[in-house]
Amino acid sequence: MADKTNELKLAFAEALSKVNTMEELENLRVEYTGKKGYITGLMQEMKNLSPEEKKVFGQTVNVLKDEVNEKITEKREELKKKELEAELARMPEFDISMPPTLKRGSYHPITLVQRQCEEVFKSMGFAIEDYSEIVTDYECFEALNIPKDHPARDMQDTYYLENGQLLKSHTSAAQNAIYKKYKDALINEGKPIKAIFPGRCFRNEATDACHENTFFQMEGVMVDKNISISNLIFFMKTMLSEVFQKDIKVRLRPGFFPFVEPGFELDISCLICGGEGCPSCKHSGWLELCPCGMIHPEVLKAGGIDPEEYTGFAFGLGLTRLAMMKYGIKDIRDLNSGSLKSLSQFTDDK
Ligand code: FA5
Repeated sequence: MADKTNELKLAFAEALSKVNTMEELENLRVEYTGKKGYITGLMQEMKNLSPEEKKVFGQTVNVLKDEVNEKITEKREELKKKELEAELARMPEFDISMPPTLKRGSYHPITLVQRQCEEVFKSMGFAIEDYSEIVTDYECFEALNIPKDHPARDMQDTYYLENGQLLKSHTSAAQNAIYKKYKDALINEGKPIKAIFPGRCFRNEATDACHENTFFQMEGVMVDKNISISNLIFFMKTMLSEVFQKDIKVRLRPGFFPFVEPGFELDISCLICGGEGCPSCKHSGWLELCPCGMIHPEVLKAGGIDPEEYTGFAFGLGLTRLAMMKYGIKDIRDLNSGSLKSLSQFTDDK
């Protein structure tokens, strides 16, 4: 029996020396120490021995078992180390000259203010929609009650593409698609349409401290039975007090937009100069922030909604100007400057 133990020990050592992978090692472990393994087999053979022989042989087999387990553990560590070394060899070299405290990235102030607005409207049951930057003439104008050659088209100097499409000059361009998307749920299930859709807009404009040729707006619409101007004012006020976390002076004055009737201009007292007048507000003390109004019956009709039965409001919040006011940025052009030094200071470093 002692010879058998020795033979097994030698055979194990030889087999172990040929193991190169974790899988091979596991197979070897099962072959020797598993339930049907050689060592367990030796134990079973003990039943034919005398009690004295059993004692001696039992101890020898236990020593062998311990040795085998120990060697397997050592081999496992060795293989793990080799795997790690191979993995490191495959990785690109580290640049050890890199500073250990690289600054983390930050969100653009417009992204921050957009997310705040989205949270506020989400909490009031509004869906958040995304819409393309290239739209059709129908979406941007005709569906909004602005037919071809209508003078209202001059209010926005639009970039046209060669194929007749255009760069969205306002987020209102998504209104028609939103009405069409949600109208069935409104008509058949009585679910009001409540959606906001932030987006980048483009206009061929001379730039100054409060005008950019590329800026962000956030459109919002609500359509249901019996929606009135009071609903519109409630949502506007809630949004502004949540975003600014303080009382903000606003004024509502009549405004003309062919897609609303009546229409309003909602201005905010300039937070850069405290209403005294400065270049950021064109020295008026007020900044045009969020035109709005009751959706024109023709616009509802174009969206497949019966204006006799449903009414709604729409607003077009100037997100870029909101970011200026919220973060005290005096010149709108800084927001498109790409200057990390100035734009990275607004992300909370949590
Ligand atoms: C519109 O674009 C309408 N579509 C808004 C609207 C929607 C009215 C729904 C009624 C109902 P306006 O051109 O005024 O309106 O632009 C809306 C807001 O976008 C402005 O108050 C301003 O805050 C912002 N804005 C407009 N042009 C610029 C610009 N060149 N640079 C920065 N912000 C701008």
